[in-house]
Parts: sequence; structure tokens; C-alpha cells
Amino acid sequence: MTCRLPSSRTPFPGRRRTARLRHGRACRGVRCARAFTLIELVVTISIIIVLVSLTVYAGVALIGRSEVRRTQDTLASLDQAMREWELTASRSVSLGENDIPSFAAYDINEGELVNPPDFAGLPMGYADDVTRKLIDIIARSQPVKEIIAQMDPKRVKRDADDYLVILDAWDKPIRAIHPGRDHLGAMEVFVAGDADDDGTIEGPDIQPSFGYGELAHGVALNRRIFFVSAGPDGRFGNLSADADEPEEYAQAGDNIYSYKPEQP
Ligand SMILES: [Ca+2]
Ligand SMILES: [Ca+2]
Repeated sequence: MTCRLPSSRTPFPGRRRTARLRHGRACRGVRCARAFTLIELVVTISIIIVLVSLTVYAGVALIGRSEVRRTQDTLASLDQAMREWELTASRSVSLGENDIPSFAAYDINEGELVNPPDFAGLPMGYADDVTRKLIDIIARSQPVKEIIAQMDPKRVKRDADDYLVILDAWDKPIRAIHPGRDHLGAMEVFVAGDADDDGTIEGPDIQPSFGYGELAHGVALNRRIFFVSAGPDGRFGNLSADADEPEEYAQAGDNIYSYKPEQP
């Protein structure tokens, strides 16, 4: 296509030039060049923004999936470590109370559990103390030592009290939830409530104000300890939260488990 340069013979040179530019064509010298209109520029930039957003979203989703997978691997290692210890010892790690004579023999004394110092920015409670004592007990056995040695070193830390702490992929401590000791039957219904299906109390929640064991994280099945990560949101939440605390309940929604416990 040929274009004519505006000349002094053109009656209204400015108007003619404007008309050409409006159609996206500008002439320079003897050659005509196609220029972008404003609409074309906006459309092009919008497409670029959409493509970049999609790429970033896909990247974030991939990273999120890989963190979930790494956390699942860590939970599986802990579950395997627990089973190895139980096979070697021919029993489970027991949780008892020093003021109940029939449960004088136990590995973890619930009466001595404390709220350990804050770690990794999370408020800690009984469940964290149970976890670090449990890992301390099982990590003394050779098969468990070997399993921990094979875990990603970034997932294994020591806390301020020199206890081993196992972290999820978001660097938050994983919790072990103990099924609790045997329920003593009718004599303690008023103290410990009804027995769980596996004949245990809801542990370690005998003092709910310190608690956050099975009541908050889920009820263990068949007396098996389970491990739980707070998930991507870094909060364990509370599965027994009242209806007026929907956020606490929702925070448990993305938690990741070594096996899925029952709803409390
Ligand atoms: Ca229980
Ligand atoms: Ca969570």
C-alpha cells in the first residue's frame, strides 16, 4: 500500500494526519510503518499479564504439592519408626499418671508434662511435650536411629531443651497424638468422660486447659499413635471447637496425618 506524505497543497494537513494515525498507520519518509493502536497495546499487555499470572500460579501450586508430599514422607517415616519400636519392644509406648496406682508403669508420665517453651513460633502444649518425650524414647533404639538418619536433615532439629524435634516441610513441629491410657470404666466417667472405641481415654486431654491431644487433633484408632502436621497454614486448629469458633475448626482442614483419625 502506498501512502502519501502530507504536502503544502493539502488543505487541512493536520486533520488528514490524525485520520491516518487513528487507523494505526503512520508514514515516515517514503515508507509506511504499521504502529500499535492503544487497544492493541492494552490487549497485548493483558495477555502477557494473564500468561505471567498463570505461570506464577502453576509454580506456586507445584511448590505446595511438593511440600505436602515431603511432609507425607516425613509422617510415613515417623509411623515406620513407631512400628519398628513396637516390634522390638513388643508393646506400645505407654502414657500414664503417677497418681493412679494401676498405671504406675508407663513411659511418659502425664503428670509431669509441661508446656515447653515456644518453638518455631507455635504455642506449645501437652501434645508437643508428649511428642518430644515419645521421640526421645523411641530414638534410643537402633532401628529408629537408622530411620531418623535417613530422613531429610532439614526436617530434624533439636529444641532449646536438646530434645529431637521433627519438622514438616513448612518448618513447623509435627505432633504425635497418643491414644491415651486404658479407660477405667464407670468409676471415672465423670472425670475422663466416656471411653473411646478402642477402650482408651481421650489422651492427653485429661486437663483440657493444657490439652490439645485427641480432642483437638482427632481420636486415635486401635490404640495406634498418629502423627500430624499443621499443614500449609501452620495452625493445628481444634476439631472440637465450638460453633462460635469456626476459624479454629477450619484451621484443622489442611492438616496432614500419618493416618486419618476419627472426628472427636
Ligand atoms: Ca483415646
Ligand atoms: Ca492447619
